[in-house]
Amino acid sequence: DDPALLAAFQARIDAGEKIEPKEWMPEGYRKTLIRQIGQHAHSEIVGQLPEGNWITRAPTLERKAILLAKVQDEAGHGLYLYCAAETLGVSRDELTEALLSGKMKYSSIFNYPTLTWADMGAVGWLVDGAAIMNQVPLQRTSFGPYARAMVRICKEESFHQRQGYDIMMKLAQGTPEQKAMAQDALNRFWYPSLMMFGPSDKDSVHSAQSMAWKIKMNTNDELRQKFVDQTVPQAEYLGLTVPDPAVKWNEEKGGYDFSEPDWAEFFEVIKGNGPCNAERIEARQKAWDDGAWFRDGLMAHAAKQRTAKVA
Ligand code: FAQ
Repeated sequence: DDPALLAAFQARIDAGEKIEPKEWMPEGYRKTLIRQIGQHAHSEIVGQLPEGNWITRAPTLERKAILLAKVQDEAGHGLYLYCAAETLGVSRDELTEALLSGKMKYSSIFNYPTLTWADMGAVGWLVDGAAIMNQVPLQRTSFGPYARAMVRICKEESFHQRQGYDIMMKLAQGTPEQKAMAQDALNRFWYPSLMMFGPSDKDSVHSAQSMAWKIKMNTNDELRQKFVDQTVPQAEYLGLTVPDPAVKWNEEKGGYDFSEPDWAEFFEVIKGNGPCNAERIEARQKAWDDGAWFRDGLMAHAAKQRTAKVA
């Protein structure tokens, strides 16, 4: 890239201007955005699976209607984000193929199983809680379509987080068995939720450049700390215990001390070796294969329209 163009581009970013799809941008900026927005979209789509698992088994009609609405929102977020990625010159088919071949990732969190109804509470409370912590600052990200997508998505995520906390509250105030179920879900989802923010800053390969371009607004560790600070008092309010004996308020730093997740486990999960990776990709592959007739139908119809116009 021409150094003068690069400098002018960086000056726009530094001045807080939004970059729009048809404007000049460095190839690296475009590639980083396609990677991040694409992976974000894949996460929303794959993220429907652990909760979809419980729609038919929700304990009441009301809970079922709420969960169904939440999962539908996730589908909407995914499609919305694929559209934002498409403005950068990549097609949805290409993104899907990259997901299915393992070239592109999706959030590590969705490779853990949802074993009990309490997991619906933990996912809403912790997973959506972590997602919001990451996505609220992204409303100010430098790429216009991504920033605008985040505004609507964050509104819906905050409803998702509250519905999860409400499930946890009901269980925590329920029978001893229900409270134990809520505690078990917190035990299993705590560290995987901390992993959602990505590796520690010293191992985060993309952070420095992404922050200079305002594609990311905070480092992984900054957001993880904010998440812990927000979540520990919420666990206390529920009467549940965060499964980390090192969690302790640190007056000096004005935040909680806590233990790092097992990073070896994290790297295994993102390499494809988590508990549910194979199952998740199989489900997406099946959906892709089952939809082939429909995509073919649309193409055939479009071709027919084109010939009709020429004639
Ligand atoms: N999982 O250099 P960094 C949701 C990869 S919310 C898998 O730090 P970066 C809502 C990373 O891609 C979840 N892979 O990377 C919902 C890179 O590999 P690559 C989605 C991860 O990009 C709730 C490598 O490690 N949210 O779905 C993870 O600067 C409930 C090095 O890492 C977003 O995507 C991980 N946790 O920072 C739905 C938010 N962490 O690409 C349903 C937007 C790192 O070179 C139910 N994304 N990696 O092959 C971001 O903010 C960033 O991309 C980070 C990672 C923070 C995720």
